[in-house]
Amino acid sequence: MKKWKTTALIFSLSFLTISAGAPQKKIEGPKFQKYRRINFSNNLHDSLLTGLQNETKPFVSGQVLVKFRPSLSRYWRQMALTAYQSETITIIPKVEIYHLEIPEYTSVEEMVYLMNMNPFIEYAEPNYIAHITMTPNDPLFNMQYALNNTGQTIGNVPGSPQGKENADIHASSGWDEETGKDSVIIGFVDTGLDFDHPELQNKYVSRGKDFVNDDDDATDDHGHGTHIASIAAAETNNGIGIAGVAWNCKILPAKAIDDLGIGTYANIIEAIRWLADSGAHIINLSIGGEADSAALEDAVKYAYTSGVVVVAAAGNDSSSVLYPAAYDSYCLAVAATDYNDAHASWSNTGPQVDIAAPGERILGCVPIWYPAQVWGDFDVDPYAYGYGTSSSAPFVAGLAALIKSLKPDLSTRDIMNIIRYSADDVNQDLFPGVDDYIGYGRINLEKALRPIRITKLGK
Ligand SMILES: [Ca+2]
Ligand SMILES: [Ca+2]
Ligand SMILES: [Ca+2]
Ligand SMILES: [Ca+2]
Repeated sequence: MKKWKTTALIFSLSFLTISAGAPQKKIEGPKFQKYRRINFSNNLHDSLLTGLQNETKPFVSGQVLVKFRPSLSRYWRQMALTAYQSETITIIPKVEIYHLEIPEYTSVEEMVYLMNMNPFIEYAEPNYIAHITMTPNDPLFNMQYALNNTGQTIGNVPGSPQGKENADIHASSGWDEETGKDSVIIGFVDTGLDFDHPELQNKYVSRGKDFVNDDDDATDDHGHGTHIASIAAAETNNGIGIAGVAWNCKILPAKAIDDLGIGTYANIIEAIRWLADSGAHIINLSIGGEADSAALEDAVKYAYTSGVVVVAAAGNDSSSVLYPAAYDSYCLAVAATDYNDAHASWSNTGPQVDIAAPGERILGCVPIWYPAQVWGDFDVDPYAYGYGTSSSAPFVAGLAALIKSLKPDLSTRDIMNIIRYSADDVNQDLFPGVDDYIGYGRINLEKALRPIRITKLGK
């Protein structure tokens, strides 16, 4: 039995020297014809390695990580490595993983493939490169201080204000944990959606429902709804435009607000009910009214008890929290912070405020037909800045969708509490703890999605 193992091992190794075009040092030993018949050297790269050649999974060239089967002695492991003409950089203790340097004349892809053919190797894989944070390739990402604030200038015209480093929702580090599942749906009660926008055209579940015009096409004739939906879930890492919070989650629009930005409670109630019954896991309400309404509260309660996380804007007129945001038992009321993590002066206050998210100069999509924005010499059409707790709420809706993606079995209440308790109390100098301005604080994706963080200790 031992002889079989060793000969088989050496044979599968000898093959490498042939296919890789190494100096022809023939290794003797193999007697097993079933191995001999396999011809790996032809079209290997073309046919077999595409899975590895993925630019989203970079790895160190010239290195591989290998784990041998425990039954193989150290002596035979060393023999194998010699045959593969690979040198051990280190053996990682306890896990017994060999970190290897491979010969120059072969590729990581080829070596990994060949080593994985060897029955005495449990696995071989590239030495992949990890990142501290996920930075999407969307070119306007550097203008989205709310996602990643580096202290950049917020805007591209003279006199634009300056941001403050880390006054953001810590999106990049949160995305390390979760970028969203396409099975998770965010519903929007708003003015509709531009279904033709390049950042949204692949993101909607259906054309939704229009309760203003009473049809099955929630096309946006105002612009607000498109902007709001894009903050939560614009197509991300697609090389154009902006990044959304929930990269891969889906959008379902319910139009309850007309082309002038006005909607009746009846239409809003119908829209909430329809979204809850149509598979939405999250409902974003970047809308509000001054009137308390038992019917509106019932609609929000219906969504909540149906298992939907409801997120609503607190309002923008320096007064008390609007409805439906004020329905404390059933939804998260969202206040606005700015690019310095300060409470926006116009953002409504009250004990119902749960959390805050940036709401000043928030870049988002606008419908293609929307009048082009004047941005100095920088063309960002069809994108524009938005202001208000309307813009804050979809950051929270996006976070709720990421939590739902990561842990689909959590209750609505649990998701709401994770969002609350993971927030940063960014005004603790003035108002320590929960307060009427920003509630628990400005949301933090990293803490919400990675509740237990293991920090590597120094020596
Ligand atoms: Ca319509
Ligand atoms: Ca994009
Ligand atoms: Ca509340
Ligand atoms: Ca506080």
